[in-house]
Amino acid sequence: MKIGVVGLPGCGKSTVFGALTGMPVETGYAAGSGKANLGVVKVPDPRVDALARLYTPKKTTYAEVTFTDLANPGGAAGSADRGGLDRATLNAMRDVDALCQVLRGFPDAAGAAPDPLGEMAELETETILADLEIVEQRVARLRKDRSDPRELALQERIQAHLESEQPLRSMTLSEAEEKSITGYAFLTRKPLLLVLNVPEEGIGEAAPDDVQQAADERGLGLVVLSAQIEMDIAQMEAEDQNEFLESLGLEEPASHRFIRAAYGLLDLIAMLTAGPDECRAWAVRRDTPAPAAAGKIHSDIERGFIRAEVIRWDDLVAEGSEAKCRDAGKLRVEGKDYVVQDGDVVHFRFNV
Ligand SMILES: Nc1nc2c(ncn2[C@@H]2O[C@H](COP(=O)(O)OP(=O)(O)O)[C@@H](O)[C@H]2O)c(=O)[nH]1
Ligand SMILES: [Mg+2]
Repeated sequence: MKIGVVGLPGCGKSTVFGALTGMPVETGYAAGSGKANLGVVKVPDPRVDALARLYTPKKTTYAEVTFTDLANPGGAAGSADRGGLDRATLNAMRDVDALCQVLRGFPDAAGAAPDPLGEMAELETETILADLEIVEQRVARLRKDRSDPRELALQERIQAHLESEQPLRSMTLSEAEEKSITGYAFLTRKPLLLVLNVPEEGIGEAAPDDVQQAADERGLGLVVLSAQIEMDIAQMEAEDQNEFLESLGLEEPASHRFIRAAYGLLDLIAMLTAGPDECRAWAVRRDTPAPAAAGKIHSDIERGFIRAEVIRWDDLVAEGSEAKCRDAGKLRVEGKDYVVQDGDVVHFRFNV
């Protein structure tokens, strides 16, 4: 899964990126202009840990999330020169599975008060305009060559929706329509997670009502964190980390909360595989049938799918082995219509 971190210059994108990845980053308005940071985070999963204790496998592999800290648009943008998504940033945004907009919740270096709702509206407008540009070109082309009246009707509906200043997230599309537009990678159709970046004093507090309400109305996820301090924590040794979190009254680093929110937003669940070679978590969309889930591992397994042998992870840990689960009736044999559930340990049988 790839998540692009976006937002106005100075809102704290690079700092949030540092907090999520634990990687050292340059912060400040001018820092990293024109260059994006890329980082990979392992998704913490106690179920994988429990399976690894059982099998002591050669390899333990967690699901991964890739973060891109999308550079501020060209040049050294200062607070007087806000906004304006350039081409490169727009293209990078099209390339991710989900967007995370950072909203500045602290007074900036010049003392300007935070305006999270304004920032939210600004990015919304800019991404609506970017999508509109694409759909206008497509509509013009479809009108000219008259090749596909159904596609034209759909694109015109999309255009009307955007012209009414609504992101495409709020548009109802059939499964077939949804599929037919994936190639356009519309920015306002991508899942969006908001991060309100608050000052240290606001740590552990809920979001202000107006911000929470704006997120709820749009059906967006919202995570409140204090990026500066979370970045410092993320770069500490594990031991110091826990002590420091405790002293702040926090149960876990912000990256864990963020990843859970992102999983929820993208409707992802963990499918597990376990054995002496490897214990591993795979991120799959909820409601994925067994063969498609098998395809995450290898396309050959999807193609030659025969059946899935499924054990709940906690049954496997409690019984201690696959054989014991079989004897205890805790191993189920499932066919191609089975929908993989969060926490299923799956063993696929397939033809080669
Ligand atoms: N007080 C405070 N300052 C922050 C916080 N997060 C970022 N900053 C500062 O705000 C400035 C811009 O942050 P940066 O991450 O570079 O923003 P970007 O332009 O969106 O990448 C830097 O000087 C940061 O140190 C925060 O949580 N609290
Ligand atoms: Mg930056």
